[in-house]
Amino acid sequence: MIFVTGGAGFIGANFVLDWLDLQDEPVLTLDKLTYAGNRDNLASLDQDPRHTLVVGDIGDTALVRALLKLHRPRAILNFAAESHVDRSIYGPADFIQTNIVGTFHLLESVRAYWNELGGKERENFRFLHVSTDEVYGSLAPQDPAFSESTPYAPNSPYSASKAASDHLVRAWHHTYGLPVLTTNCSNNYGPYQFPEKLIPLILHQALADKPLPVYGDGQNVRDWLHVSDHASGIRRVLEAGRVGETYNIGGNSELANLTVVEALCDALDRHRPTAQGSRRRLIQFVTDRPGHDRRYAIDARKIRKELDWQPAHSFASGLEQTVRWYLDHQEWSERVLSGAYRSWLEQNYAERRQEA
Ligand code: NAD
Ligand code: TDX
Repeated sequence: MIFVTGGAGFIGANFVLDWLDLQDEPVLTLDKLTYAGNRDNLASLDQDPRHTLVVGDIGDTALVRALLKLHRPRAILNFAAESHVDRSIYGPADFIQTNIVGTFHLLESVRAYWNELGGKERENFRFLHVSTDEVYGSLAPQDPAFSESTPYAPNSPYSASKAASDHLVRAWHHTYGLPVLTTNCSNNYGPYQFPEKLIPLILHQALADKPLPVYGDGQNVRDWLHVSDHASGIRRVLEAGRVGETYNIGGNSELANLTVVEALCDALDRHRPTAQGSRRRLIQFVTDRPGHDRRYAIDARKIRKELDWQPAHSFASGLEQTVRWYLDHQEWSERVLSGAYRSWLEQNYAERRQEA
């Protein structure tokens, strides 16, 4: 059995669904079901005896220790986090609590469990920590992409909290010998992504014929990777990664935000043409994100060479699949957009539009 934290969120859910599509090894999911975690994402596993969902916090030591004792997983994969940069700017407290304090408690629970294992169980055990390229900071246009030896230089409360968690994971390996692996991945897109992140937000807005907010000049660059390619990278690292190592995972797909938003408009126009013409007319430049990192790019040579991993999707094919998924699952977006979320979104963009 593997133990997945944050498995009801975007990447965690895709990982769990792919895992159980490919093999029968059971999965125990622990998720706090914050606004970003949705039972809906794992609803197809409701009757599946290979999957168990427990609602709880990674920082709840009593719960996590009891689960570990009962289920005896061979690996823990830590996806649980507060993950949205804009939210971290307006309210960093939850990010410090879950990403730093929560990871600390999780590491301590896992260390106690691992210390009690013996023989092969102890030798084969892994703690895989899922992290981000944002810990490396921001690149200028001519800079080389982030490699595993790029110094950490986080710029947002979110990335600082993720950087702190990466350091804790590293220290638990060097100090206590915990067999850890860390992955640092670029921007993901795909099914079940909460519509606060760029791609699902733009799709949601455009389908409602509402303004499409592009921060600043729209020339900030992100390196996009389809979520199922991230999941396959994580599986490879879990299977064959060297203990104590970090692996960058990226799609070699650098694009300016404006280019992504235009591609989304064009894809929707093809699938759902409107009488008003191109959806590009909805693009609205709004006040920039404070401290907005200019460019991210991942050098994924290490995972490619060492673990023979590469993405299966091009950005074009991945985006097409993603657009179709959101078109076929509009009721999913409506359901996850609760009243509380809707007011955050409206307030955020009302303020930005006023300032712009
Ligand atoms: P998400 O916000 O969609 O999901 C996070 C999940 O964690 C949710 O289900 C939430 O309920 C759960 N959670 C939050 N706090 C918790 C707690 N204290 N205890 C238990 N569960 C808790 O995030 P995501 O986009 O799926 O990201 C997953 C991981 O991957 C995060 O660690 C993130 O930093 C990392 N990451 C994300 C991206 C990206 O592009 N989205 C890229 C690289 C790395
Ligand atoms: O409305 C928007 N308009 C806009 O121009 C939003 C929501 C975003 N943007 C810009 C900001 C970024 O340059 O688009 C880019 C992507 O924004 P997000 O989707 O918020 O992602 P980002 O800030 O790049 O962080 C994401 O990738 C790395 C994830 O949210 C992180 O969890 C992950 O670690």
